[in-house]
Amino acid sequence: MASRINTKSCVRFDHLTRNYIRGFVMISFSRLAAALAFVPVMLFGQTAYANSIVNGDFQSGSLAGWTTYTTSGGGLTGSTSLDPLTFVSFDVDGNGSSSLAPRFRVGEVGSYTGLWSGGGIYQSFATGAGSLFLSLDVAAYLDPATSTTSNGAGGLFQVYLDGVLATSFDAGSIANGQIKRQELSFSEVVAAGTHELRIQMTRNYFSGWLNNTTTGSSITPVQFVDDIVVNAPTAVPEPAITLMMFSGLALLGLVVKRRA
Ligand SMILES: [Ca+2]
Repeated sequence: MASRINTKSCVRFDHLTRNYIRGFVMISFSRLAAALAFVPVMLFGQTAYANSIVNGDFQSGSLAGWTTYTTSGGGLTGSTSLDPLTFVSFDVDGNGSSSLAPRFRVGEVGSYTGLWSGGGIYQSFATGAGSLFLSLDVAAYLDPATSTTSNGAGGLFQVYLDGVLATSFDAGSIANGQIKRQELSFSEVVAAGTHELRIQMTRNYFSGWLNNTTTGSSITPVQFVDDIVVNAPTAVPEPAITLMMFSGLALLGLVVKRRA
């Protein structure tokens, strides 16, 4: 008798235990599936950033990656024989150490209209959606080796993102031997895609004749740019794909939970 009761109890206990274990496994699995559903969020919710600019430090000693342009009536150099666009070691940011940077000599060429003229460089780059941060160093210098007098204007530096003025620095009047430096930066929320960074430098005839033809007669300052960095979000998976992964895993979790 006691043996039969014990057998029934054992069978009943065994049945309950099996159900309990199965239920526990199912619930655990549904919890695991629910947890996995957050994996895409963890993977793609964190935006990755990288410098999107090629040859922004000009250590290549060239304008590789950049395209030059001139404004109407403007130039990037003076007389090409005296003032070629060249790369020199210069302390653009004023931290005490010099590195290669392009040396421009911008201004109005020939027309003498008084319009601020010159040119600049631009580069296109691709980003993901999000906030980008740009920084660069600029400097204007009136070299006593090529100048005997102070000058009206060191140059106006203007930074454009997708054709819209983002930040600028007007060096103002510059004395012989003087260096005027500025670090420029800005941040902007951008859509995923291709964007254009443009750095323009201008002066006018009345702040110094650009087209000097005799050594020593130049009274025009030179302009430097260096350490151009665009820290931008890298391209990320399409939101639709992320949403599909999220939905699929969430659905899996729901199905498992209902079975349990
Ligand atoms: Ca450099």
